[in-house]
Amino acid sequence: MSSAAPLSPLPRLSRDALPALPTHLLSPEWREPRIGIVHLGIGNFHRAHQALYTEEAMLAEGGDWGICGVTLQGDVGKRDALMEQQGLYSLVERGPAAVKVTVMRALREVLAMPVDRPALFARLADPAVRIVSLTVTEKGYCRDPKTGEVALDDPAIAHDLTHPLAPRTVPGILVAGLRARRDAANGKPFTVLSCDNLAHNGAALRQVVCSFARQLDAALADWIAAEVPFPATMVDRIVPATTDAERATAAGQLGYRDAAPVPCEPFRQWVIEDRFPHGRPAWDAVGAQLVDDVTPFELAKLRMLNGTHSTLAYLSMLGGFATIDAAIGDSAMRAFIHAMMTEEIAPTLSMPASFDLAGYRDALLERYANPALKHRCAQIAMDGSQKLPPRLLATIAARIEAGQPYRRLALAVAAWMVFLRAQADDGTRYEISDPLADRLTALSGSAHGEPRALMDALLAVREVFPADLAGHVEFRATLYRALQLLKENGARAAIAALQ
Ligand code: CS2
Repeated sequence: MSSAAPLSPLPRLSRDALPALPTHLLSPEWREPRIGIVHLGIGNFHRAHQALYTEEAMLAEGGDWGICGVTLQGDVGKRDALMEQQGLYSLVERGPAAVKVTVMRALREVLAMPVDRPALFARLADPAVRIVSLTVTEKGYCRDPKTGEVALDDPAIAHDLTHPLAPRTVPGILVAGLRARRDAANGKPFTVLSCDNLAHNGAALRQVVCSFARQLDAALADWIAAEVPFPATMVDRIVPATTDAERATAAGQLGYRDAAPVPCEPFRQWVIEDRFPHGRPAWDAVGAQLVDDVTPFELAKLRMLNGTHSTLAYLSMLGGFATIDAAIGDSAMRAFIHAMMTEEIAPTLSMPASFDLAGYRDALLERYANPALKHRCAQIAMDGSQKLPPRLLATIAARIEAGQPYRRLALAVAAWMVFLRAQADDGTRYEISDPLADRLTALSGSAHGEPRALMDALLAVREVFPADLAGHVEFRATLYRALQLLKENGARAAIAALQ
């Protein structure tokens, strides 16, 4: 995020400007709330999703649910850009036919770790903070994929275990905060709310946090296990990275300069497990679904949306489509994704009787086709080693279990493998951004483009492929055929062959 982009001589967006703004959400009852939520991972997604629901919930029913957002990457520039605007920023909703700009006010404070650690610790210790929520992406959880416990071989975790008062990781920060709560006079914890695209995200985070705490203090781990709620959620909204186009749109509509606007699609959905003994904003009053069991919604979203998103991303990086709308605008690609959802993914899901999976699929295809969003395939292609297991491999495992075919899902996995050569079919080069990038690109390089060697090398990466799947004879044969197809004919022909 650049706060210095010389867009125009307009004054900077600030709370003083609010009364003069034409499009903001201010209602007469709005009063500035106290901070009641700490959010780890103050990226675009949170600012377009949970922050908006929270703002609307406060407008509907009040409550002190102002947000303290934390950047974990030490992004002082992002903190300063938002704090110069006293936490204000605009949401630029891009529909196929219209753009809507709204100024958001629920964000009250931004902290950058590790420089602002004392301020963050003060917030975490404050009983007024009743929820700590997270969007830290898959890799932020520092999980050992084999056990689901915290990854003890992760150097950042090793650091936090030896320096528990100076943590850098998410488990380290949460455990330090929870320890302070346990040791405080009234001893009440906060609710920990995962908003990432992980299967069973609440339970997954609970296991990581408890296993981290157990390394330090068994009694603390027992207290967390007994007292701290970790509700599961399914979050959905397509939120691309900010470009100068959003800065220009926001400035044009507001008459003020916003260094930190967020683009997003009009659609949004939030399904939350209703387990908040310490209170929550009235999210249910503003469209969120509070339910007993999030699992079916979470799996449908991970497999239907994120699974096809990753498929589109890898096939597009090879085949030369820069954005999701360009990819889905190709008739063979659209037919391929439609068939993948209908024939291979949907049958793995057990939805409540009232849920219309075909309608869900059609709505997704329409969202992908939104020409105004310009969601870059390269952005979705990042962190494949983390994304593949819940998005594609779990679906393949379910198909194998049911004795059903999965050729298209296998092509998606093959496309990820070939993508690691960092070169499109036409020779254009691109970067690989992944926590395992060095290892994956070295393995890809050592295979010299040979499908068998590439498959053997990458299937041995246990962080991605569980041993039973990697050794499954039929899966290997299907994946090998997909790799051969990509090598011999390229991505576009492979899509056409399997559509
Ligand atoms: C995307 C998601 O970047 C990605 O990997 O698949 O961020 C996706 O846009 C959201 O989950 C939609 O809710």
